[in-house]
Amino acid sequence: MGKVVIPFEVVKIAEDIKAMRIRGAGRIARAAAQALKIAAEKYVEKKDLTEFIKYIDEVAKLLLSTRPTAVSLPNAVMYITSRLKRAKMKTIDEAISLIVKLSNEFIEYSKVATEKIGIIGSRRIQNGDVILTHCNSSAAVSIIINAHKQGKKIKVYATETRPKFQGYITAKALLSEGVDVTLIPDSAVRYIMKKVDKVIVGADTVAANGAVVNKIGTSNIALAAKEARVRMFVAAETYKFSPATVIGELVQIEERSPLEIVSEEYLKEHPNVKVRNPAFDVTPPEYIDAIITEEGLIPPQAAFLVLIEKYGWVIQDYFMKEFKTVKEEYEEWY
Ligand code: RUB
Repeated sequence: MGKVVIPFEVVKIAEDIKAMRIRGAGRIARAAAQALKIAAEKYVEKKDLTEFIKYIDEVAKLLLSTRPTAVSLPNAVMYITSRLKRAKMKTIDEAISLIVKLSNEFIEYSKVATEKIGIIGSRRIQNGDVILTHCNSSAAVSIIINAHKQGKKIKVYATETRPKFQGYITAKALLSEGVDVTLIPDSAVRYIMKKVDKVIVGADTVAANGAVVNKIGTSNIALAAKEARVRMFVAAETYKFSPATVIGELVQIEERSPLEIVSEEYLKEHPNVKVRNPAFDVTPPEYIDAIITEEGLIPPQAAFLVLIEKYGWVIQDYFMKEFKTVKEEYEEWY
């Protein structure tokens, strides 16, 4: 195979995901589906189908290398590439049309799922509720806005979410709908929790045991909520459930640049200082009251059942090739 040339627009999407100009698990997944579609449409060689499949594999690899934690990304890529491989296409044109169709299908599914979560989740919000949310989750924001539109009087505490301040995005989105929002520093969560009725956060990955991986600080919030007997809800579309965790794979927690925490000057002045910047953490299932999916509300302990229903075929493939790790599987696929 000659050198694979990936279109500029696709490389740009990958760079935007990496630099967090496109961020949030749902948006990342839709951007990846969109990138595969652009890659297919921009393929010019049109000679050899095997070469085309290899080209799509390279695009998939590039997308998967951007951020490691949100499983929505590999799930979106797999939604397209695995069906493409199983479809046994005869011509490149057929393969391109299939990718375009699957990409549109995934993007539409994702948007509708977030809307459904908004409706289902809003039923859990009562008039007068004080809600605390962390980071910026479109699924969590959708719930809050739906409840507000139903005329429920609610008050929201949004954490700033250091170091990248996604809380500002949440506050802006809620304010534009007329929701009463108060920004608080992340460190004020336990202090404020006495005044909170419900915590609602999003998810980057839900593991088979119901543990939720979300923005760093989520597990501290869960601890404070449990202590204060405040209910903790997680809003997560089913493509945020990780099939690899069924066979015991661990979710990789992204560590980002120290420069998101301190300046270059500071590092020069203090060459021996060590800085860590983990972007996500894991909240155990015992700290979560319910996960709100587009199919309904489930206890975290039912995550395994969602995975079997939605990803049974992928999981079966893992078991069939039991001597390969899921990582090797992914690498082989992509
Ligand atoms: C975003 C984050 C969000 C989830 C869910 O982290 O942790 O809570 O991705 O978001 P980052 P959504 O800003 O580092 O991407 O509900 O929009 O998918």
